[in-house]
Amino acid sequence: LHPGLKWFGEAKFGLFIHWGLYSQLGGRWKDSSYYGSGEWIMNRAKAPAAEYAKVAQTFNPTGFSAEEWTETARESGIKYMVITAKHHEGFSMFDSKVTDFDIVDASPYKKDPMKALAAACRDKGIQFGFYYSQFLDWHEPNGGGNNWDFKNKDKDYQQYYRTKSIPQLKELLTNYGPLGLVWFDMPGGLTADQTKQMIDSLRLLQPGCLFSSRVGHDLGDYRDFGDSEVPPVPISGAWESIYTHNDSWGYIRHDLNFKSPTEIIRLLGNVASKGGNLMLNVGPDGNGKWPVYSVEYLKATGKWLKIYGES
Ligand code: JFZ
Repeated sequence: LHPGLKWFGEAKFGLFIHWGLYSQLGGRWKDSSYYGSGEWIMNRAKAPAAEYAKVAQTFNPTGFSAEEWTETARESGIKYMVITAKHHEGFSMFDSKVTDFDIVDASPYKKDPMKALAAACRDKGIQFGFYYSQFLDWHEPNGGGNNWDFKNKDKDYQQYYRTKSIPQLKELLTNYGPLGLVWFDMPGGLTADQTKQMIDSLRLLQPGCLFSSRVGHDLGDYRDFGDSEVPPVPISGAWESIYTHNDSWGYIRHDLNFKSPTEIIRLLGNVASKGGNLMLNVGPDGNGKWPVYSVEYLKATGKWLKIYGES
């Protein structure tokens, strides 16, 4: 049995955080507004990679506080936190030596917020993990998904894995202390053998770290259900359902459709009764602040859990 399954099996409640350049856009690109999946805005607008990259120059989340985020999470009864180190847009929210398209080198913020967050989680006994888009990368000529700037037929996916994806995963598994998990997303461009090789090389760095099922080819350590899905019957083994607090993973400033504390508690009960964890997503804005409703409703959920939840 994987050693990480012990904490994962007892966790019940996790927090997903989608945070990147798309948070700065908040669902608007040029003259258009977008609703739902704010983190896909570059793709939906077919924004040229070079132009989209300029958003970094205005990204300065001085309102970010690792202490505040983790304190809210703790009060909310959250046991693990998973944040986007790099989403499909290709921007690294951590200090990376592999590229200059990262928060330290390309933004006026110039600091690595993941360092502070990893440390604050550790202080509060919250398991910390990274989401990493290992295949889709719309910034890179050889990354998956951007066929509007870089034709798919010309791509060398292996080159992208070799020079960005795998080296960055190694950075994440080396520079942030013990991770609870790595949340891979949307596999592609690798055979089963190549995936296995990649995973084996990463496992050496942190044998205790769990890998999510979307690493591909059935090589993950636990099962993720599709977005916003709870199985109808109890399921054995380690698994997780993922939901977002409103209608988007990444921040959309005109989306106020937040689930109430009652809805969150029902969802938690439904998932827990079937043996899984609920990982609920919040989308902080470009200043590093959570939507006020997310803070309020999550804390209310925590109050209820304190009184009625077990442990
Ligand atoms: C992926 C991302 O594309 C999306 O932006 C977000 O990060 C989400 C959490 O994950 O989207 C998916 C991936 C897989 C499924 C659904 C949405 N699926 O298997 O049902």
